[in-house]
Amino acid sequence: MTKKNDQGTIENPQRRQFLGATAAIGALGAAGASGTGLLMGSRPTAAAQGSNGYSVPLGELDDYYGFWSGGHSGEVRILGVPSMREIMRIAVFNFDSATGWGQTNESKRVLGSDFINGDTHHVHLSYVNGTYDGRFAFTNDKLNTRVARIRLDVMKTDKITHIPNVQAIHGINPQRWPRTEYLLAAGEMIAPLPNDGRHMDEPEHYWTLLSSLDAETMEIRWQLWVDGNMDNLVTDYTGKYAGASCYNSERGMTLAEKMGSERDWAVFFNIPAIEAAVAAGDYTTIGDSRIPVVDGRGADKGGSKYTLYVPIPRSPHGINATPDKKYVVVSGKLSPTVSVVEWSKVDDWFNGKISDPRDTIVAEPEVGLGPLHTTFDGRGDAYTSLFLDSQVVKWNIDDAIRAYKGEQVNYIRQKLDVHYQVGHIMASMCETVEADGRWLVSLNKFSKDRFIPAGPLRPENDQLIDISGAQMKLVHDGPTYPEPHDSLMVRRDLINPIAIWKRDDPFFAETVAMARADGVNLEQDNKVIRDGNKVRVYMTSVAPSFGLDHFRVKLGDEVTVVVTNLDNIEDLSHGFALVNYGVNFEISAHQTASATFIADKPGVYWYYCSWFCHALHMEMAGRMMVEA
Ligand code: CUK
Ligand code: CUA
Repeated sequence: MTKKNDQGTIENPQRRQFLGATAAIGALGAAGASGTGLLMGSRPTAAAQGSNGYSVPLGELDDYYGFWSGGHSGEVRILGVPSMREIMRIAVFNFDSATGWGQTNESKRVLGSDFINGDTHHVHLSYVNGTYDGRFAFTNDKLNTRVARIRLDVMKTDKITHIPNVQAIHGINPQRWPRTEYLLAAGEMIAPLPNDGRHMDEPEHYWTLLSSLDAETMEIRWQLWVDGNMDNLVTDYTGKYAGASCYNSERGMTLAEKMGSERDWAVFFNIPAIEAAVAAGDYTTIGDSRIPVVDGRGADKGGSKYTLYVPIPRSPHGINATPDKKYVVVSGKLSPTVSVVEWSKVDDWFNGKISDPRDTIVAEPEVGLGPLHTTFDGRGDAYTSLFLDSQVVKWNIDDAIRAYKGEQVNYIRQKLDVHYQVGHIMASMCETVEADGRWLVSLNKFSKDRFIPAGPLRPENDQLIDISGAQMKLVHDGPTYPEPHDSLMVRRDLINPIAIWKRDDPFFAETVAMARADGVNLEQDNKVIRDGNKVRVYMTSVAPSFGLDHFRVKLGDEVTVVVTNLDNIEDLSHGFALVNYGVNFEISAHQTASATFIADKPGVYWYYCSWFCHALHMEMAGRMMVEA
């Protein structure tokens, strides 16, 4: 229901200016392409404001890959920006009925067997020299305390690591400079350490830890014991420092206890010092875990060799590094301020050149109510989401620094209404040195009246904002299924996925090795191998047929069906779906995939192709015969 003007931008889709939702729909429906001036309360759009052109013409491609976390769906999604079209869903921690993630042997090797759900909040990509290298995406699982890695060449999850000794991994951030060798992961909720039932009623035993993983192996290298909890996490552009926000410096157990202090903190980590301690054996271990744990507590003294605790008002949430590599912005949440910390002053503190942790702060602008996250356009302006005000505020970093020094300057540039209650915001390429200031996405927690109602559960509203001009312009409403917390917009040229699987891909190498041990050549053989009560059924798929039109097993056999797609054509996926056995999985071009199940029901069961692949797709089927 939005209308574009000649400049390709949307004219004033801000529903707040209408008297009521019904009137708004009526007015929009009646307005012609140039008739938006008739709308109640709308203003003409200045042609100079924003020049991006919001629509992507039919048949043309988006400029950016958007990587959206899927929240408690447990997945990661790919959207095209600026069209905001959802292009793909990548199953990560969740069971996915379409692709068989969580059912195939190949995915179970990644997923393990503990959980079929998760809660992804943050997606970050691997770096080289402060921008993306196109290799990996990483995401967290707050629900089951894990981190995952996604291969960007095939857009599949390839590693999942459970983090011991902590609960609820929330913030994650990869090393940005010179390249991603480590991934940091923040444990959010404090819990008894060790958590063996002994200290449940003794809050003084509750702690959390920062974890560092090797980005190549996804194994944990060390953990760091900190005061308070940790919320969001950021790395700097030297590879030396990182920081986390803390909303519970009180280490409280109840809401009232957690909100006791006027200030909490941002804690900064000296990575080389921590790694030197690990190398020197200056650490402990916890319970059965053999991971080195370095003690980074000491908030009462401002920090330690490894940590710096900078007091920040109040229960801060987002923590984001500026693309000019100089600053990190901590958003105050319960305080109307954001605090700007200069990385070089963090370095000064660790080197003893300054002693008061607050001296690392160079600005503390007042931006509005409920500041949650801050993002950047690469031109010196910052944008902070205001949850309570339901606004995005644009402010200037240099002017905020001058104001902090006492100059009379107005650092606020603009406040834009969003709909409604915004959490994360992200500008295109903003988490890199190549921030380009074209688009900003506002991930709003409530959509309220923006979409046709679909029951008590409403979608969220991801709004696209053009930030290329002097003024922010809202151009698109995008409903999303709960709950994208965070997103990244990555220039298209930096991501280069393949179209057809390579036959030697490690993703199914174990299955290929199993076939080889059975004397089976997956590229041509269709064979049933019996090994006691284990039966391995190898077949090919070429549209419109499977290599086997039937196979026989015995009741009680453990059956492994291995399908290899020999079709050479891009975009030609098959599926193997076995009726009344709950088996279904994807086999894309040149992929091998397998699933194992017990043949526990006698009789004939049809298997069919579940991906519409050919005019004779319906005929692409066969029978499993289970002898009683
Ligand atoms: S968090 Cu959800 S709005 Cu988990 Cu990064 Cu801030
Ligand atoms: Cu193969 Cu449908």
